[in-house]
Amino acid sequence: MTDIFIGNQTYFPEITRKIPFEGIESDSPLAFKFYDEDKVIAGKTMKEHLRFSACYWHTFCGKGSDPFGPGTQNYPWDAVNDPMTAAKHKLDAAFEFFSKLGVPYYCFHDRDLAPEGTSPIDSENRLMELADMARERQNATGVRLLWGTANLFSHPRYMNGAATNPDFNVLAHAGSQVKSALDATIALDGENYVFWGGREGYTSLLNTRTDIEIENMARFLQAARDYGRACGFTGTFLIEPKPMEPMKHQYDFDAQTVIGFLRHHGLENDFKLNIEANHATLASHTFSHELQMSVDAGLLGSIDANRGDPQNGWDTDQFPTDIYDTTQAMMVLLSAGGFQSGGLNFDAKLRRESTDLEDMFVAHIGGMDAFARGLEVADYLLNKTDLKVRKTLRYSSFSHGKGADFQMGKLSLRQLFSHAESMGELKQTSGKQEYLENLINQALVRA
Ligand code: XLS
Ligand code: NI
Ligand code: NI
Repeated sequence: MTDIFIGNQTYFPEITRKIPFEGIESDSPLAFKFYDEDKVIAGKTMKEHLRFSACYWHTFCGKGSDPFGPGTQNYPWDAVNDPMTAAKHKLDAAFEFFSKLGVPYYCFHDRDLAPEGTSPIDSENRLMELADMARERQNATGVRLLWGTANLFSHPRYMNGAATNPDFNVLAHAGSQVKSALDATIALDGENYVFWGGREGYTSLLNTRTDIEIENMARFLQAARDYGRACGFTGTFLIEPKPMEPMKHQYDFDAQTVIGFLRHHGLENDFKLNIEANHATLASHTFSHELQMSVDAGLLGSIDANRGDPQNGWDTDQFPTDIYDTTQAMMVLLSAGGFQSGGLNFDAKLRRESTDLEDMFVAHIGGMDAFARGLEVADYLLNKTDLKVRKTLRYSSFSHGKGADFQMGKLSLRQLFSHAESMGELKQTSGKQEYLENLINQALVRA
């Protein structure tokens, strides 16, 4: 790699070239089978449609610990004692990984990039030192920042919440962190800035004033918006809904909850949603449901791509592999005209038992292939089958006559009564769900 890298060291020596596209006949675990970045689908390349991003936290910081045992990953970039030096090695490893994998974007939390200092200003200086180095590596590799965010959930001071903490002093601390993280995001030309309210919720109503906490959260977001805009941030602010974990009740439960909150507090022009597949599962929704709710509100911003485990209730953050699921997600996205500033960020981690460095590549390749294939199948379904037409026809009674009048707010309940009275018993109309499900299976093979 280029000599801006600090140690002249390669962290992934076994990966000697950028991961190539080899197609479905290839048996190489280190080649794409479906993701051909220059292939054009519906007028755009796969690279432009999918806007893949690798996340810094799971990929370079997570070591595989769980509540029953420590980490199992021994990363070469952690093999130095001084945390700032380790952070610089990690940065080099990260950019080597992004370039060799061929993802155009990455995402980070402030604390992923640089360790916390002894005070807000010390932490900010450390973060900006790493951001300067990241800037050089962005310029050298062409990899860009999809979004930055602040980790407002790991430090023990945030155990009762950050923007929703009952103690104003903790809220102020969170504000200082968001200010610095926004500065870093702006310095790196980040296209979005994310808020995931990890501890913005509560465990017991016996000690909680939810009214105060939710109002404070709105004021906090308004202050962040105002600061970002005043500093020239033109990107999108994103809220990432999640119903629970770590808190029992989280305020950003799901897409519809967040949409209502944003509109109620006048934040809908600056904020959109970052939808994570596994969080949808935790909210008892499908991934595509959460995407569709966001699209309907004009507020779909970005996606955290992963999957959960249908047999348990945790945020397992596995890599997405289910093409049936990615197809349905891509249908929603394509129908909405695709991403604007968002992208597909792999908020996903290796299993604790997957300990070869190569596994990081294999996992991302699988996720990228799953979405690339989903894109092809979704495009086929939307353009080469009658699925779209059937959906339109299903609602055709609203496109003319009394149905259209109703939609324009011109019919009273009495008029609905007279209309019903004039009609006699109605003919049944099949929903055709099984026919449509069969179309998906056919497309999975044909597209
Ligand atoms: C955790 C969230 C987190 C956000 C960024 O469940 O998914 O990783 O994406 O803070
Ligand atoms: Ni996420
Ligand atoms: Ni998550």
